[in-house]
Parts: sequence; structure tokens; C-alpha cells
Amino acid sequence: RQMNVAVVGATGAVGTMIIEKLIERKFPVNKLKLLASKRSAGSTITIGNETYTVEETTDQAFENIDIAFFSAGGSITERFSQAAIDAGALVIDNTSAFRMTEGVPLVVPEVNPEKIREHKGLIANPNCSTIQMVAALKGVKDQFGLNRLIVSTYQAVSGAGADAINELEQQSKNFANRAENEANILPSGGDKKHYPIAYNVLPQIDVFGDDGYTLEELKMMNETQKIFDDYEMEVAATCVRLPVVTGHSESVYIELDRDDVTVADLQEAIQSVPGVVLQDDPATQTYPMPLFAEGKDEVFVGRVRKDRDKKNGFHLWIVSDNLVKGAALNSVQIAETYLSQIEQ
Ligand code: A2P
Ligand code: 11C
Repeated sequence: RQMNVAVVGATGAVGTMIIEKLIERKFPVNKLKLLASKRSAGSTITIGNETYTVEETTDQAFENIDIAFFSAGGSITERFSQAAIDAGALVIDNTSAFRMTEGVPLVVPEVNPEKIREHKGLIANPNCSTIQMVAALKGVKDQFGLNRLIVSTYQAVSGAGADAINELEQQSKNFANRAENEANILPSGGDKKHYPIAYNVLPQIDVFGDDGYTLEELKMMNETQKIFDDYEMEVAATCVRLPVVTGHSESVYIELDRDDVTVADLQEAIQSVPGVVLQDDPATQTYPMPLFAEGKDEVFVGRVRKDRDKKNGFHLWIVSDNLVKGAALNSVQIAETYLSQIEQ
């Protein structure tokens, strides 16, 4: 079955990757429609032998579209997703607009593919830092139970979009010349103050929400409970931006329901999930790093250690490309799983 596909935000960091993944994975695309803002309308994108003209996102743009990927920010999803649904399209949304809305499936296909069937026109793709963490912990949760999780993230600037990548590159060049380091975007385009990211670490991703947590931290806590469908599970997050272009890293502490689990048991459970790869050998200094995860589909896990005080406690390190599994790949996998479910 061939699908007419629209990509909203086709000129952005994630949109571009969605197009690449659709082609690489041979998704059955009949017509591909590339949508962005009025600014990009008329520009062209060449993929293989085909040249596509970017069109403006309007209410009418979704006629005859079967699947519409949205990755142009939450406000664009809020503005246009209903028009896409009304036109008969399934919306796969990479923004946070409807993730926590009751009845909207929030899906990582390796973790909760069954939720796709409950959609009412829109399926939400989780936040990048949430996706890699729940994929890495799915096997552990199923086999040993998981009642507590404390995560600290080390996130790349590409999570904040193409402009943030440019800002890091510009500041890095200026820093070498000892020029003034101008900051206009990070830590958050939506906040009042901006700080340099080059040669710095920013303990703020997105704006502040409740109780001193940032929205990124609240997303990780709320989305993890929703995806695992476990609202008793204790989750705490600290989200930090590093001067890394692509690839989010996470230091995670977990407590299991059982206290008889070994490091080898845990490693086996981690690897039992498709797309999750163990890179864990201290003797050979083998562990995941963002530089080597860039462009890769997999979620990489290493540094698995037993806590020295808590019998049911473990520490681990998770790395994945935030634009790939964290965004574009997961969205395309949702579409693939949806197709296989409706064809059954
Ligand atoms: P455009 O290039 O026309 O501005 P990123 O996350 O990398 O910054 O990308 C953001 C994406 O969202 C881009 O494709 C951008 O298109 C798109 N976008 C921004 N504003 C709008 C809008 N008003 N309508 C549709 N798409 C938009
Ligand atoms: C970041 N995780 O790294 C954010 C970007 O809710 O999809 C993803 C925002 C989102 O800045």
C-alpha cells in the first residue's frame, strides 16, 4: 500500500532527517509533499533524482495526504494538525503539543506499539531524551520491575534546532579569536537571558516550569510514566546542555523491584530490546560516546554498575543520536508500525 506523505518542517533539522529516513528505509511513499513556512515556499530540495519544491503550510495543504509528519514546533502543530486530521491524514507529531493529552498515544515502537491502535488522528513522538532512556530500560522494566529512576542528561545543541547549531559553531570560532561571544538563543529561545554554549555547560533546557524544574525535565518525568504506563514509578530529571553538536548522553540511576539481579542479568535485559546495543567493557575502555553515535540508528548503553549501597540499585550510561532515534527515526518507525498494524 502506497502512502501520500507530507512533512511539515521539511527544511528543519528533524524534517530533513525524516525525509532521509523515509527514503533509506524504503517507506512506501507515493507522493511526498514538503511543507515549511512562507519564507521557504518555492525553494527546492533534491533527493536522489527527484527535486521537490517546498510549499507553504496551509489548511488546504493536506488534501489527499495519508500521513503527515509534523516537526515545526508546537505552535505549528496546534495551528495545523486538525486541518490534516480533517483531511483524513494520520498526524505523527514530533512536538510536545499533545504528548500529555489524555487519549493521545505517546509511542516508542519498541516499548508500547499497541498504543498506536488507540489513535484518534494524532500519534505523539516523545521528547528525544525520553525516547532513548525508555528504549534502553524497556527490557529491564519488563524483566525485573523498575520503581525509581534518577537521570542527569548531557544534551547536544541540535536538540534546540538548526539555529542553535549555528550559534555553537559561531561562538566556537569567535572564542578562538578571543572575540566577544554573543549569545542569542540558548539556553532557551523563549527565555529572557542568553548565555554562551561554547566552552560552557548550561543547566537549563527550555524554560522553567513548576517547582524549579525546567520543561525539558518535566517532559522526561511525565512522558516516562506515560510511555511505561506506570504512574507509581518515581522519576527525577536534571537536564543539561553541552557544547556537543549531536547526540544526547544520560547518566541514569535505577532501582529495581528485585534485589537479586546481577550486572550480567541487567546487561542481557538491556540488549534484549531491538535497536539497543551494549557497549560496555571497562577493560578495553569501551563505552558509548555522542561523537560515535552520530548518524546511527541505535541506542547505546554502557558503564553498567551495581550501586554499592542499594542492593536493587544500578547505574548506567545511555547515548543516542537525538535527531535519529530521538526524533526522525522514531517517527518513521511509528508510521511503519501503523502500516503493518492496518495491513494485518
Ligand atoms: P522554515 O525553514 O521555512 O523556517 P529547526 O527546528 O531546525 O529550527 O526547524 C524548524 C522547521 O519549522 C523549519 O522547517 C521551519 O521552516 C519550520 N517552520 C517555522 N515556522 C513555520 C511556520 N509558520 N509554518 C510552517 N513551518 C514553519
Ligand atoms: C532538546 N529535547 O534537546 C529537546 C528538543 O519536546 O521535542 C526536543 C523538544 C521536544 O532541546
